[in-house]
Amino acid sequence: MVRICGWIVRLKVVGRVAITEVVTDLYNKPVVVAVKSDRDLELFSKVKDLPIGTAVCIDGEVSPEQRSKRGVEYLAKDIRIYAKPSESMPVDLVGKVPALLDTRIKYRYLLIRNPVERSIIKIRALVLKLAREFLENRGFIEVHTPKIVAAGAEGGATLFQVKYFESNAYLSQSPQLYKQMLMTSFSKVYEITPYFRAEKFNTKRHLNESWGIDVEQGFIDSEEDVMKTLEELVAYIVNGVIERAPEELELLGVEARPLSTPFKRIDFREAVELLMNRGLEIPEGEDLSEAAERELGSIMAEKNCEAYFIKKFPWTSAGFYYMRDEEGFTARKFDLDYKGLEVASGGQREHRYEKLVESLKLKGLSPSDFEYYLEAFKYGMPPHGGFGLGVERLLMSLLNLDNIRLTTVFVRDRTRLTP
Ligand code: AMO
Repeated sequence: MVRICGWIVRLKVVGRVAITEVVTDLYNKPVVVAVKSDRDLELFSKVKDLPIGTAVCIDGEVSPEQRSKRGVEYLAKDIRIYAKPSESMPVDLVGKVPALLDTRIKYRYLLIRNPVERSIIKIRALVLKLAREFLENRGFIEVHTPKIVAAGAEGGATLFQVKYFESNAYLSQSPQLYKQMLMTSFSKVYEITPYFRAEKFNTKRHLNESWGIDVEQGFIDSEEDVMKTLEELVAYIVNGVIERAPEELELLGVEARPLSTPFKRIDFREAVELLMNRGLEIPEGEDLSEAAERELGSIMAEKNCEAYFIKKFPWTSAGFYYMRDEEGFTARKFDLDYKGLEVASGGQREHRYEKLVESLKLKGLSPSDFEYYLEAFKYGMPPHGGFGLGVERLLMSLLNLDNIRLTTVFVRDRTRLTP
C-alpha cells in the first residue's frame, strides 16, 4: 500500500460510481480513482461530494487493470481529506473554459495543477538540472555574486535603483563584472542567477526579473572556446529534455528536434546582408531588432538550421567589456539564436587593463565608477570569456511558447509585482 497526495481536479458521479482525478507529483497525468458504492459505501459517500480543488491523500495501489486514457488508475482503500477549498476555483484547471492571459498569469500557481501547464514548470526544472549536470561534469565551479550592486554592466537605462542605507544601489542586471573578477582565481565558473532589468516595454520576450545560466572561463584562445562550451551545453539541455521528458513534451504538443554540434556560425555582416536581401532595413552599427532576428530565424530554418551563432557584432552595439578586434569596428561578441530568438550572448572580454579603461571611456563611462572591477585586472588576469544563457528564452524557444510569461509561475513584468 502506498500513499500519494495531491488535489482533486475532476470528479464525476455516474450512478453508483464516483470517478475522481487527483493530480500528484508522481505522474504527469492525474491519478484516476473509481469508487463504487456497492463495494465501499463509506468511501463512496466520503468522496462523492468533494469539491474540485480539495487536497487529499490516497491510500491504495496501482490497479492491475489500466483502462483510463486520462491517467493512472488506482485502487483506493481510503482517501484522507486535508483541505477543502473555501471558494470555487477562479480558473478552470481542466482547460475546457479558456482563460485570458491575465487570469492565467494571476492564477498560474493553481493552473499548474493542470498536466499541460505543469509540464512547462517541470521542464524548466529539468533544464536547470541538466545545465548543472553538464557544467559540473566539465569542472565548472558554482559561484554566487551579489545581487545588490553599485554599478551596472549592461547600461544605465535598465537599472532598478534601490535604497541602500545612506546611499543608492542597484539590482544586478547580470553577474558580468563579478564573474570576470573571479577569473583572477578560478578558470571555470558558473552561476545560475536572477537578472533584474527595468525594461520599460511590455514585450512577449522580456521580463523584468529573469534567470540566466552564466558562465565564465579563463585561459582561452578566442571566443570560439566559449562558443564551444555554450553549444555543447545547449545541445545537452535540449537533447536531455527530449530524452528525459517525452511525456511532458507530448502533453505540450511539442515535437522538439535534437541539436547536434557544432552550431552554424555567421558573421553579423553576413546576417545583415541576408536580411537586406529580404528587404529589411538594418541601421548601421546597431544590434538586430526583434523583427530582424525573427526573419533571420526563418532564413536559417529554410537551411534546416534551428540554432546558430551570430559573431562579430559592431563594437558600437556591444558592452564595454567585450574585446575589440584590431581594426576597432567589431567586438568579439556573439549571440546564440534558437528558432529566431536570441537565447544567449557572450564573447571574449578585454583583459588588458589599459585597453579596458580606454573602452570604458569610449563608451562614455567613468572608470572611477568601476574602480573595484578595474583593480582586479592588475593582478594577473588571463584572457577570458563567457556567456549568459537566458533560462526563460531557452524554454520559450524549445517549447514554442508565444509569450515568455508562460515559462515561469510568478511573473515580474511592467505591470505585475504580485502575486
Ligand atoms: P545579455 O544582456 O544579452 O548579456 O543577456 C543574456 C541573455 O539573458 C536573457 N535576457 C533576458 N531574458 C528575458 N528578459 C529579459 N529582460 C532579459 N535580458 C536578458 C537573454 C540574453 O541573451 N553579461 C552578458 C552575458 C555575457 O556576455 O556573459 C549579458 O547579460 O536570453
